[in-house]
Order: sequence, then structure tokens, then C-alpha cells
Amino acid sequence: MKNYRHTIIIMTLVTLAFLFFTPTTVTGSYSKTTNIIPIPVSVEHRDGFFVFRPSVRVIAEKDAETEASKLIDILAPAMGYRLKLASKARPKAKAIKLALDEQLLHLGDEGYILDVSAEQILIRAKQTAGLFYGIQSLLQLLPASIFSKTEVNDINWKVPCLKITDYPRFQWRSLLVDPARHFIPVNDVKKFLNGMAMLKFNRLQMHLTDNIGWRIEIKKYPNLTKLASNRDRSGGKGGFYTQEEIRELVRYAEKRHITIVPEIEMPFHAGAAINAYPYIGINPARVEGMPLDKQWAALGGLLAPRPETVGFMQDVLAEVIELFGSRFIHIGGDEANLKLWENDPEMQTQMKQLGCNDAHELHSWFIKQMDTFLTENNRRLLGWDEILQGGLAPGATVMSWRGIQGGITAANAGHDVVMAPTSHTYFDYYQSSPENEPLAIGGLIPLEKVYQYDPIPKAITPEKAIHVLGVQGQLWGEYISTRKHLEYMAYPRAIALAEIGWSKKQLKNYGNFVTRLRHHLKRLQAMGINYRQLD
Ligand code: TNX
Repeated sequence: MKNYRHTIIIMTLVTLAFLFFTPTTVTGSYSKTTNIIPIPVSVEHRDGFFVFRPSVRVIAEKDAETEASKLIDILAPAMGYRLKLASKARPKAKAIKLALDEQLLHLGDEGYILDVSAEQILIRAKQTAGLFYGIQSLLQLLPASIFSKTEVNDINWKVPCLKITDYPRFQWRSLLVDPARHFIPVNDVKKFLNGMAMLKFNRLQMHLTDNIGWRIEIKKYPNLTKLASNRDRSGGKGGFYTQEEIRELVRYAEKRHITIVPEIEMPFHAGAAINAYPYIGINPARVEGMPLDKQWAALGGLLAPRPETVGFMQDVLAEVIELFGSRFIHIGGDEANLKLWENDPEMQTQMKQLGCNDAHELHSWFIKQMDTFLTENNRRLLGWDEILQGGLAPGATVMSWRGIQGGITAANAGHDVVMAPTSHTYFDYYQSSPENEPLAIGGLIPLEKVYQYDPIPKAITPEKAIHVLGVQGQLWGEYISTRKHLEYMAYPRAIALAEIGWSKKQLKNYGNFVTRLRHHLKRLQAMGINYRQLD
């Protein structure tokens, strides 16, 4: 017992010393900076280089081996040779060593130490995710052409000697894509995940359902994909992911330490589902004075929270849970036009029966049914900030999008929250004057505005700041119908967001960021990823 207490005290002291000394090392690092994005917590520069040759061995054991193979795979195309994997280094031979070490508690689950000397590159981490992020940083120390898919000649592959200690500011570093409005083929999602992984993003939210289309196969309700997946917002053919394809995407993302968070929209933005199974929607014939052909458009998106609708959506979630490893399941919850419930006689009766005073409370009741279901299945409900109105379900986490106030309110009330405000993180908005840009939904969010964002504004009290899990950038798909356009809207803004999600606030410096950003754009170019040119 005494020993144990001893260890705790020592660990606390080490952590405190670490926290205390880190910023000093860090400030110094600007004079001689690396091109790593997001900027690492601390960099100590040393003299000399580690030079790559075919004889370099990659040394790893057990779980570290999987990460080591990924490094070998990434290096091979551009270098033109595959490094050999081994469990032990040969004496005097140069090596890249990957090691897991449970003692490295201060690094958290995603941190790493990257130590480069002329003889050895050593990456240490507590968990495999940390090794993966150490590898990402190592790759960024090499010339950008290391990301090329074909052999690059006449280049000396070397990295400077240094020691990096690094770990993220936030545990939730995410982007959202929207295959519901315009379907995104599996290979394009994979390519998007590749671009995210190098920026140390760890979540991709997929908006899988909306009024225009239902994009995920649900075995129990085949009409969802048979009748409601065959169009997109521009009148195109749409599409959907089979369950096998979803599994493949989840695995592909996991390999890159990215969790795919599925979003199944309810009770609004649910028009596609209602088209396929009209019994879950409000009866259109009840809208007085509206021509019938307009009624589906007006009401097509709103579910009627009858018991059978609750059952339907829980059935859907049951299959979703089987497919996705994510602890968090997003159920939407945004923008419901509650007037439609207020004016509907059946819903009025329903509210009375449930003891709901108004439509907000009915909305809240419906969300609670999903929360209970998810909680029973060991998952957590995540929803847009409207789920706060009418009372938040007990296990729910809020994703705050309507400006920054929603997030502040939620965090100060003690709810976990992911910040996704329209003011700074809507990458479907214009990046400069509309006349110079492809058609977008509206708004204006240039790169620098994204970079200025701080997910923990002063209005969130220090003791509540732990409730801010992190940030997400939104690539809503109304006006994005190709991979190239998706990438154009994402980059460079998502690069700024990556730094906000990972790096220490004290290290933020726009000028320094832009210098590193220029290198990152070269990496994207080598990978064949599109981006908007800097002004
Ligand atoms: C609002 S953000 C929406 C989306 C749209 C987006 C367009 C949110 C929870 N709902 O359905 O695509 O605006 O910017």
C-alpha cells in the first residue's frame, strides 16, 4: 500500500515537472522549427541527421509490429525499397525502433516521444495510437515527396536529429462528411481518411441519412436503400453503403486510428426514411390548405414519434451498433420544425398522454427513447445542440453548431460537448468572396478565421473546460458533389482545425502556421489530394 502511494506521489511530481517545464522548451523551438503540422508540444533540436538506406531495420515487437508495418508500407513507394521488419536490432546497424511502454503515463493514450539520432530513430508511446502519431511526425520530417506513390530518385532521405515529446490538447479531433446529400463512393472516403490521418484527426462523422437519401443498408428495412437511396441533391443517381462496405470502411479507418461516428438523423431530416416507410412520418393529409404535392416536401422530413416510430429507429440503431465500433452514436436532432407537431391533432393527443407540456418536451422524450436504448447497449448518444431544449437525456453528449453560445451553455451546465460552430468550423461556407469561389451554401470562413478559433472560450469556466471534448469541421454536402470539390473545401481549412484540436494554445502563431502549411500542401500534392491555393 505504502509503495503504491509512493508511486502515485512520484508520478504526480513527474507530471507536474513535465507540465511546468514544457512551455520553456517549446517557445525556444520557434527559432528553428520543424514543418510538422499540427505543431508538437516540444521539440529539442540536435546536430546531425539520420540517413535512410535499404539496410535500415525496423524493430518492433507484438502490437508495435502492426504500426511498424504501416511505416514500411508508406515509405516503400517513394523510396523504392522496403525496409525489413525485425524483432531485434543487429549490433551497430542503423534502426528505427518502435516501442510500447506502459510507464509513459504522461503521454496519455495518443502521445509519443520521437527521438532521432544519427544511428537510431526511436518512437515510444503508451499505446499504439501514439506510435502511429509518432510515425506521422517522422514522415513530416522527411521531404514532402515521401508521400509520392512512385519512386523518387536523386533524393537523400534523411531526417534531422531531435527529440519530440507530443500529445494532443483534445481527445476529439474530427471532420464531418455528408454522403446523404451527395453520395461519396467508398474509395473516396478512404482517400479522405488518408488525408485526415496525417493530420492526427481521430474521428470522422458520416452523415448517413437525410431528406434526399438513405445511405446505409439496414437488413430489417430493405426499402430504405431500395426506395430511398437512388438520388442525390443534384438529381444524380445517389448510392448507398452495403453493410460489408461499412465494415470495410470502419476497418480502414481503425487502421489509421480514426473512429467513424455514424449519424442517423431523427426526428427531422428524415424524409428519405419516411418516403420508404410512410408510417413513421406525420400524415401529410393533415396539413390544411397545402396542395398535396407540396406536403411531402414540407412534412417529408419530420418523423411522428409514435411507439412504432421509436421501435423502427431503435431497430435501425441496433444494426448500426453492430457495424460501428464507435462508443458514440449520433442521432442528429437538429432543426426540427416543431410547429408541425404542435398543430397536429394526433401529436397533441400523444403529448397529453406522455405528459409533455409542449413540442420541445415531446422532442426530448423521443431523444430519451434513443438515449435509453443506446445506453442499454453500452453506447452513448450524441446529438446537435437542439437536444438540450426540453431537457437533455441523461447519457447524452452535445455537438454544438449554432454559434459558440450553445457549447458554452452546455459545458457550463456540465454536459460533455464537441464544438462545431457555424462561426468557425463550417467548411461548406465560402473561403473567400463568392465571385472567386465555386458555388457554396453561403457564409464566409477564410483560413485565418478557422485558425483563430479557440474551443474553450473565456466564458467557459476553468473547472468546466474538461467537458469540451474537442472540435469538428463540417463539410455539409449540399453543394459538394465530387471528391475534388470535397478536398478543395476541406483543405487548407481542415489543416488549421487539426492544429486547434491537437496543439497547445500557447503555440498558436498564424505566421508560423502558414510557413508549415506550405509544406503540408506539397505533401497533399504528392498524395494527389486537391486543395484550395493560398491567397
Ligand atoms: C445546418 S448543422 C444543418 C445541415 C446543413 C447545414 C448547411 C446542422 C446540424 N444542420 O443539415 O447541411 O446547416 O450548412
